[in-house]
Order: sequence, then C-alpha cells, then structure tokens
Amino acid sequence: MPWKTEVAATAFNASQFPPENVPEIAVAGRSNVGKSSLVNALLAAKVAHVGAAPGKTRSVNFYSVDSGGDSGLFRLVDLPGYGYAQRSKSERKAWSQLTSSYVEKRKSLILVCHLVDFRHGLLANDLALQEWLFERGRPIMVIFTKADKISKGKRRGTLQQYVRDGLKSVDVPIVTSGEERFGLDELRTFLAAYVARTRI
Ligand SMILES: Nc1nc2c(ncn2[C@@H]2O[C@H](COP(=O)(O)OP(=O)(O)O)[C@@H](O)[C@H]2O)c(=O)[nH]1
Ligand SMILES: [Mg+2]
Repeated sequence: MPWKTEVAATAFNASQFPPENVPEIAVAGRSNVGKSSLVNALLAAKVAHVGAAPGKTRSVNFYSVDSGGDSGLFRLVDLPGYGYAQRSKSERKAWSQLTSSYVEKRKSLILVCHLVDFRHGLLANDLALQEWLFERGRPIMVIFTKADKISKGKRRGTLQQYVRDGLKSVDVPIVTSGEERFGLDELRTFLAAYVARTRI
C-alpha cells in the first residue's frame, strides 16, 4: 500500500524546522548517491528534487508520512549530501552547519538511513560519517542505492562482501534501486516497523 505523504517543511535554517513532536528518519549520504530519488520512490511521489548536478540540495527537507496503522506517522528528512573527495575534517565543515546541528540536537530523530552507492561500497567519507554518527549515539541503517547497476546474480555476494568489510547498521543493509524500483517494499516495511517500536 502506498504511503500518504506531504511536504512538511523546507528548512534553510533551524527556525524553519517543524516541531519535534513526530519521530523522524533522516536520509544521509554522499551527493548524488540517490537520496532524493529514493525518497520519491518510497513515497511514490515527485516531492524531492532529483539533480543531475551533485550537491544541489542545500535545504533540509521534511516529508510527513502516514504509513498506516497505529503510530504510523513519521517524517522522512532529506539531508544535504556531503562531497566526494574530502577527508573527514574538511568534510564535516563542508557538510553544512545546519545538517550537523540537526543531527546533533534533534530530539525526534530516531534513525539515520545512510545511503551508499552499491557499486562503490563505503568510501572514506562514508566511514567518517558512520563514526561521527556513532559518537553521537545515532542509530544507523545502511541502504544501498543504484543496485540496478550491479547484475542480479552478483548482488547477494556484493552485499556480503560489504558487510564483511565492516559497516555500522542496526539491521542487514537493504539493497535498493529507485530507478528500477526494487527493495522499496522491504525498506517501507522496515521503516514502518522501526517507527512503531521506537518512542521519542
Ligand atoms: N541507475 C540509477 N540511477 C539513480 C538511482 N537513483 C538515483 N539515480 C541517479 O543519480 C543521480 C542523483 O540522484 P539524486 O536522487 O538527485 O541524488 P542525491 O544528490 O543523493 O539526492 C540522478 O541522475 C539520478 O537519476 C538508481 O536507483 N539507479
Ligand atoms: Mg538530493
């Protein structure tokens, strides 16, 4: 069943964040990894701007979602991406002040979905993000994107290799494609269950 959704806020500063009264699941990852595409695919709507040019999203975008049932209300939060080649220190600077203050202070944030390109696995700046989130006690769920770029027969082995290489994730990472629309039901089911069992 498709989720009901609407744009709750487009924030360029913290005063534009909606109240902390609804659990929030943030979507983080490198620029161009497919955050906006995945948000659109999940919500079956064209709410998030998909850019050919990386690093376009500067605002923090909040989407209200009704996944149905009791306690099914939550928000998906599309965060600005971080760059490709920087090392962790400059990386954190580049990853806007607004984003880091959101992640550090937001009381209603229950989970960060860390999107990672399935072709590349976790790069240095992904590992830096994981460490940074871990230090702040933020639960992470790894979601692989663009899995349509890896042939079907290689997907299971690729996932197992990335898990063996080491990553932080509250559950087995979900392998998705916003383009070919697979892994989405699995992800919806996971998120709805996570929301239902987490209090803010
Ligand atoms: N092949 C493929 N391309 C994708 C997928 N998701 C996104 N893209 C492409 O990757 C680019 C960046 O996507 P976008 O969602 O804007 O990434 P964001 O910067 O992380 O929000 C766009 O050109 C998308 O069309 C996917 O699942 N498969
Ligand atoms: Mg985007």
